[in-house]
Amino acid sequence: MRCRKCPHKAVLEIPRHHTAFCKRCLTEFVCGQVERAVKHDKMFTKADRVLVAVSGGKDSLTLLDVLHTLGYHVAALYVDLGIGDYSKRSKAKVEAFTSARGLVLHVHELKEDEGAGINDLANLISRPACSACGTIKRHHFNRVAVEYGYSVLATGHNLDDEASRLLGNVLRWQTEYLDKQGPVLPASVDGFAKKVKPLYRLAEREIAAYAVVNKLDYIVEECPNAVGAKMLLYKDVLNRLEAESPGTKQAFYWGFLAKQEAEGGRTMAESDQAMLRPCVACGQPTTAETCNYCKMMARAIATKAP
Ligand code: Q46
Ligand code: ZN
Repeated sequence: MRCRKCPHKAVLEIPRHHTAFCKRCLTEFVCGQVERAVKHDKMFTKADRVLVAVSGGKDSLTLLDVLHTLGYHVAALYVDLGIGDYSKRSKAKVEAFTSARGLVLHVHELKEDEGAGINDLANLISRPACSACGTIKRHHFNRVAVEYGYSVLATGHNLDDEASRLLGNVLRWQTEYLDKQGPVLPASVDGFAKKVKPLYRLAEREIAAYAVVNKLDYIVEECPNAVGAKMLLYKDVLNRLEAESPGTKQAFYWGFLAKQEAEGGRTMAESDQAMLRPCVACGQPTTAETCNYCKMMARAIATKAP
């Protein structure tokens, strides 16, 4: 199979675009899709300082690599969840990656600052690890971005992540979450960083191929807590649909975004926005008196107390 743009051998076929690319053209394609998302969705400019949340996996390290290559002003944030060897290995990948590129790396250690790793914390408050993890990561992503003066926080969510999350929300008619499913969540109030997902135009396999051909040293294994997650089932279902009918994933998620834009680009229910106020404990914006993170930590401390 030949590359559709040059005479070289193709390394990846992309049926949804009726094309195939060699190593160099694949890299150009991935960088082009990221640049297009950043510009079309007005995510940020070269004047912004962008904080990229990294896990050590292929998506977040690809995002950091591409934005750095394109000349954006990026730094990284790693939240160490304290999951045994997995966290040690992923942190080492992130440290090596950022130091090889001379990038600033912020690290938040759960064991040091929250007093326990994610699994112990989740047990203490009887919540599934991933739900506690989501609350903790959202809190620290926003906190570090605001504290260190980054105008934007970027995450490595790709087309597969967003389409499977949309499928999950639609299957349960959780319409209250749809407002937050766009690739840009503006900084609606003070103390709230703008959040963006510049990889939303790229499928997971395209990002994996970029990471391999560009020899990015990422952690291949998934977080052990991801095993059995519903999102993996939704991803699998969408992949089967995609294999039968290329373009389904893109049509599903991009179609949703187009409809949302046609309705005036809703990003957060106005009623929610009007109710945001600083949390009495940590000062981060919340719709209640105390934010979910502080409620969770208070419960963990109360449970641990003799
Ligand atoms: S990191 Fe956290 Fe994921 Fe691990 S504990 Fe669950 S939510 S699976 S993105
Ligand atoms: Zn709080």
